[in-house]
Amino acid sequence: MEPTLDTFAVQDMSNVAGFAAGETLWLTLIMTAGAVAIFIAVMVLVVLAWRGRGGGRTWWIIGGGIVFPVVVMALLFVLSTFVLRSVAAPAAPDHVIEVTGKQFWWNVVYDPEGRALRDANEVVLPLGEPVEIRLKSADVIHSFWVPPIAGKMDMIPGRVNTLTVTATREGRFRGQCAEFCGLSHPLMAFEAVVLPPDEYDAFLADLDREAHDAVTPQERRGAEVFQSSGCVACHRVQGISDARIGPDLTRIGARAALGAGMWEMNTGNLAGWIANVDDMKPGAEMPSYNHLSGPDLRALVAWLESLT
Ligand code: HEC
Ligand SMILES: [Cu+2]
Repeated sequence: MEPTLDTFAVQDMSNVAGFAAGETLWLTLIMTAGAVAIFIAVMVLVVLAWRGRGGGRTWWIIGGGIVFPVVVMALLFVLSTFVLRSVAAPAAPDHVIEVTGKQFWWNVVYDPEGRALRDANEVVLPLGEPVEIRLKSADVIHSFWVPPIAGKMDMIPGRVNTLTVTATREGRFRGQCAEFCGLSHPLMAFEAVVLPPDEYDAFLADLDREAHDAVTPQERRGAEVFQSSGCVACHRVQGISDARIGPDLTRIGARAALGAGMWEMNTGNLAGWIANVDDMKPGAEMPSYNHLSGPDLRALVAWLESLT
């Protein structure tokens, strides 16, 4: 089976949606233009030299070999220092989000020192407001990277690295683990979702409550299967279970992706995930439940989909 998630397969750093990404792109373009101009100039000089023209060699050596590089390097140094400063300045962030990398998914906690609202595999950001992202790892080194929004930053066991980002455009952007962390490293992605500030606040308020109640008889049966099949040993669903080994499932039905940015969230993929996780994501640290009966599996999936 091939991953089907192409709705946000684009992970393009020129599709700028963040302050740091914009500054970096601008610097990259200037440097590239400069490199191209210098390359062309050098080639022209080579041709002139071959043809035996050019005269005044000392001038060329002093001008082209010393003065020109010193001026260019100094300019680039000043430019990049300004860009680095503006990108790094932790402009008193309005929000804090803690993201912990685990093989092969992302644990997300909003306002870790206050309300500590838990979620997973999706990072929601308020438009135009600086957010301090505290990056941690639970096992090996990972790297947090949303190319349209900001540069990458490593997640190192036993350390907290901070990355301050300001999203400048609404939308959904793909993030990816950017440090080899095991065989399923390329399958460790996520979505960054940029919302207007009022919708962001509403999103947080919504996270701050128990999972939706099961309504239909099928959903109620699904909730029972979830508790009797051992899912509760690894997964948290607010109001039902508090395990932290796997991703929080309190709003699993509202996520666009399944399996850390790997699959489109739909009934078939969700059922396939539970019954055959080994096929859906090799290396996932979750057992396959291929022994569940058809009706139990359908009920479980219906209940998970109702958790929005
Ligand atoms: C031994 C611990 C463990 C058990 C038991 C377990 N899971 Fe998981 N589950 C995980 C881990 C770890 C992941 C993340 C895998 C990854 O993406 O690398 C996961 C991922 C998932 C996901 C995808 C989450 C997302 O954000 O995309 C779903 C849905 C899920 N599990 C449902 C279940 C259900 C339903 C059961 C019970 C039938 C169950 N799990 C039992 C550990 C477990
Ligand atoms: Cu990783």
